Amino acid sequence: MPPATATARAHANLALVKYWGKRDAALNLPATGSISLTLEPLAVEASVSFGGGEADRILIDGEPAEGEEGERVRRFLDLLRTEAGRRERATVTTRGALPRGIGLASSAASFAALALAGSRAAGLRLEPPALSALARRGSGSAARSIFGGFVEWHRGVRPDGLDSIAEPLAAPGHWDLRVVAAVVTSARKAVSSREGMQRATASPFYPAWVTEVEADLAAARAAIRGRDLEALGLVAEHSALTMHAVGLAARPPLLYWRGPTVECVHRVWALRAEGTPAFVSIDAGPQVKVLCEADAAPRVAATLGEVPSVERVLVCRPGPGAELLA
Ligand code: 2P0
Repeated sequence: MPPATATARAHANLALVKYWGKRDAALNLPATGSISLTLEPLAVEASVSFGGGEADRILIDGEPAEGEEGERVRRFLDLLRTEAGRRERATVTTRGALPRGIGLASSAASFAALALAGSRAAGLRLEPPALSALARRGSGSAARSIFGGFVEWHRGVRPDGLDSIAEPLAAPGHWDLRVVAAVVTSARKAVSSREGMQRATASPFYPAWVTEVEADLAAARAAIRGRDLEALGLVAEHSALTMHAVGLAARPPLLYWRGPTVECVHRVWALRAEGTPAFVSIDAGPQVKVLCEADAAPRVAATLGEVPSVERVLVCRPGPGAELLA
């Protein structure tokens, strides 16, 4: 008998070359490839068990899941049931070390952990590429969190998305970088990344974004291979700022930044002007993430911590891929 219960842990990731827009919304197929770094300690643990009960029970951080958040997990369970040929309802619990819905990639960690735990609990034994494709169906960026360290998620060309999977570029130990994250506000964002991407795709600047990404991907791959922080940082900063520029030009406009977001960016640029290599990235939220060498992390953290209204500063390091715990 296949196990009916499984527990897995996966980590969030920071996109160094961003995923922003889809070629197929139903299958979560991206319009472009992307490259990320999986982050310790931003982990989510998920337990899934099939059998018993008349309806799916979903608890997220101890609370019954509501609204769209619960629906996304329910749709993912339906997908698992279809793949595994099972009909039983499931009990799902997820617990994260990070706040949700604020732009710290909690959905990437959650759906990567759910893909691993859910597939095992359903009796499927998927290899990492198939797990990545499954996690992608829950949340695009989750495809990357199946793997540790530096990861590339391929756009793929197939309409069925079977070639749109992530693969590791370099293990966590390849390069001991730090990502210092400044939490500017832990209020939930008003526009989800899913909706934000839709808006951005209709921006007049969107075609320019798509054209730029190939060169950014090539530059990021080379910089990771050569452990060239200046090259990687400049690409990552460019990718993030261009992603937000696309949103600004959309109708209605999209702006995830708050005042302290802008202040953090200027402080990081000032640090750089003083000789500390540090580069900003911003996702679908107001938080600022800064890429730097390990020995610069305390200075970067102190600088961000001084910005008025920054709530907390987290120092992250390269993290592992999704792991089965039980
Ligand atoms: C990324 N983001 O590459 C980009 C950059 C946010 C900004 O992937 O609709 O939760 O589930 O595929 O993966 C966040 O979007 O979106 C994201 P869906 P997802 O990390």
